[in-house]
Amino acid sequence: MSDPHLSAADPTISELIHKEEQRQFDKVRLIPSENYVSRAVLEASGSVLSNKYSEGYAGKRYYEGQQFIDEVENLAVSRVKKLFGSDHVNVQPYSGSPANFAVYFAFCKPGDTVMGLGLPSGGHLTHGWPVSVTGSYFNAVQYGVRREDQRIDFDEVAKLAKENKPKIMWCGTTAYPRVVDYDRFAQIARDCGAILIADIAHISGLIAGGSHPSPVGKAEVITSTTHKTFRGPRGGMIMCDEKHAKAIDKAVFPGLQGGPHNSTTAGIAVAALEADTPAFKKYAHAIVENAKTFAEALMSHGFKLTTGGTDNHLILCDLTHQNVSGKIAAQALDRAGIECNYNSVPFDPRKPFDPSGIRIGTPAITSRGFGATEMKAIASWMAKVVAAPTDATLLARIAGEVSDMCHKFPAPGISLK
Ligand code: DSN
Repeated sequence: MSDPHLSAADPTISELIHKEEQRQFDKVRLIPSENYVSRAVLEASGSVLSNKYSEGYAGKRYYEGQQFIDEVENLAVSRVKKLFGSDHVNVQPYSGSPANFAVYFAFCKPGDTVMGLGLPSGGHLTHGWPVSVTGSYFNAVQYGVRREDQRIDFDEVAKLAKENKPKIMWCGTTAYPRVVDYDRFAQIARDCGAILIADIAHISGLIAGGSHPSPVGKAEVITSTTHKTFRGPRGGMIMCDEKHAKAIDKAVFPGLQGGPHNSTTAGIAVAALEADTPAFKKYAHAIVENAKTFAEALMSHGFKLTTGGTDNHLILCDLTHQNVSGKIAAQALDRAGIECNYNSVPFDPRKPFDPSGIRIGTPAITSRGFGATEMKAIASWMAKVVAAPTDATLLARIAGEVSDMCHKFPAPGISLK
């Protein structure tokens, strides 16, 4: 049987992949949930392991032929365990949302009370926001941030927890630029009898690399994606205390999913190996250092940042007073070669599809080796774009300058020069 390479078998898809590769190389990629994975992770994730069905867990599968798959999954599990120091790890969730759904299935019945940070305050849809299944099948109580400093309002968290006695309490964020205080959450959860779940999707790489405190030993269950700061393939994982291991495993399979995506499991194993190195620790600290420099530079150009800065990989710019919506700004920035996403800010007067903020982050650009000089240059370009988002000549000129800068830095997994 003929078995041509993609470029011959499907030149259209091949060309689109090539164009996307070029785009990722030429642009400053600031979406805080994205990254560049290594060539090794790419190779593992696009391997023949995709050909295999493996419902069940290592040693207890429903299909034969698992001699090598079991080893791959055991390696992924043991590497993640070692990296985070957790009792039990499940690497089968297809991504972050399925990982979170598995947690609900493990501990809650429809109608039970759950608590999480509201989406407009920087939480995730799956932490009980009304449009998510988690907000419609459960009695979801949402806490928020304080209006004056946009930080998590622990007085409100404690009050709501006492009044509502949730079964599970989420602490975790997707648009919150500050350290999450796991000790305070753990105390509140203990006081109201809730199981504390930390969703560390955005910051798992920072935790693995030691640049953000770890929730292990404080949250009984921890969920994460594997493709953000962790720099692995698109996937999910759940860590938990031993007492919850059975419930979590049963909820993932057979509760929620069928066969695990074995190529992804291999990619997670490779990413965990890469994360267990001094180079990755340096990377995790550089992400935060870059974000702080970037935040200072943006503020020096007049940008208002929610909470007034950042402790992690993420910056949320509030454009409310800059006469431009987040969507217009993000679209203009994209034309200028700077990719970010528009995002609601706390207490946003605008609608989520055309909100007042833009969300940016440093994981991807730090993977390319950008440092303080580049952070300052990007902040300066951003100020010019946001001040004149319809100036096509300006946007084209900046896109050229951005591309020139990007070409000085290699991108992991990308062969272009
Ligand atoms: N979509 C992810 C993010 O960008 O933060 C969260 O699911």
